[in-house]
Amino acid sequence: MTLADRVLAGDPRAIARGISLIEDDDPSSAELVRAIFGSTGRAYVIGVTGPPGAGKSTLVDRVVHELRQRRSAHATKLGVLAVDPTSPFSGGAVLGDRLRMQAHAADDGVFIRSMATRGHLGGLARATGDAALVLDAAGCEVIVIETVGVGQDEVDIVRTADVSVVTLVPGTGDEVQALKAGIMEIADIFVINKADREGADRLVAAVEANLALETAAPNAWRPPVLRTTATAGKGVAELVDTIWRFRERSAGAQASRRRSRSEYRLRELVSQRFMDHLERDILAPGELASMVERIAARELDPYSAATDLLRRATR
Ligand SMILES: Nc1nc2c(ncn2[C@@H]2O[C@H](COP(=O)(O)OP(=O)(O)OP(=O)(O)O)[C@@H](O)[C@H]2O)c(=O)[nH]1
Ligand SMILES: [Mg+2]
Repeated sequence: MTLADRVLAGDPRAIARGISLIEDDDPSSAELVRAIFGSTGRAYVIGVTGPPGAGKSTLVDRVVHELRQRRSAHATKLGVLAVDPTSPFSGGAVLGDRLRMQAHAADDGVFIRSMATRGHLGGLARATGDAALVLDAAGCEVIVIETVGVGQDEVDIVRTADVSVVTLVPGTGDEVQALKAGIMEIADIFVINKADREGADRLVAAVEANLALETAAPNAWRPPVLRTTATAGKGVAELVDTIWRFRERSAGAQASRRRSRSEYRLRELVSQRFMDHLERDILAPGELASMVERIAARELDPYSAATDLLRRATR
C-alpha cells in the first residue's frame, strides 16, 4: 500500500507522515499531493488568525468540541492544523497547543497537528495548503487552521481557508496592526475574544466603524463582529452558527473563492519552480545574489535583470 492509499484510508500515522514530508519540502510530497488531489475538495476549511495570545487555541478547542457535539449534523471527522510561522521548528507555543488539545487526544475523530517550516518565502502557506489536502483526503469534513499573527504570512495562509475568522482582544491595540497588515479585508467573521475584559465594547465599536467605511455590494456578506470568552466557552455556539450561516449563504462565492485559490496556488508554484530551475540549472552559484547586490547598488535595474533572466531560462 502506498502512502497515498494509507492517507485515503484515514490512517493517522500515514497522515502524520504525509504532513511531515510536506513540512520538510521533501520531493516525495509532490508525489503524495498528486496522488490524493483528485480525492480532495470536500472538506470545509476554517481559518482562525489573530495576534499572539489572543486565545485562538482555546477558541479552536471549543469550536472543535462544539462541532463534535453536533457531530451528525456537521462533522464526524475533524482536523486541526496549528501553524506557527514565527518558529522555524516546532517550538514552545506549539507545544502548548499540543498539550491544550490533549483533551481531544482520546477522540479518534479529531486529528491535531502543529506545523512549522524551514521553507522559503511563501513556503508556509503552500505547506499549510498541502497539509490541509492530506487531512481532506483522509476524510476530515472540517479542517481548522490556526495561525499566529496578523501579517502577510497569515494573509497568505488564510487564503487557503473557506472562511476566515479574525480574533482580536480588547485593550491591546491589535486592531491597528491588523488594519495595517490588511487582515481586516480578509475577515469573514470577527471575534472579539476575552470579552470578559474591559474595553470589549469599544473594540466592537471600532471594528464596526471600520466596516461601515467599506462600500459593500448589495447582498454582500457583512462580516459580523462576535464576542467570545473562550475560556468559559461563551459565544462559541454563536460562532459555530455564524460559520455555518456563512457557509450556506455564500455557496456561489465559495466556488469563486476556490477558483481564485487554485489560481493563486498555481501561480505560486510556477514562480517557485521557475526560480528553483533558474538557480539550480541556469545560474552559476552566487550569481543571483550578485545580481541582487547590483540592483541594490543601482548598477542594474530590476526590469532589465528580470528580462535577462527570463531570456536565459527559456533559451
Ligand atoms: N480572560 C480570558 N482569557 C482567555 C480567554 N481565552 C483565552 N484566554 C487565555 O489567554 C491565554 C492565551 O490563550 P491561547 O489559547 O494559548 O492563545 P493563542 O492565541 O492560541 O496563543 P498563541 O498560539 O501563542 O498565539 C491563555 O492563558 C488562555 O487561558 C478569554 O476569553 N478570556
Ligand atoms: Mg495558539
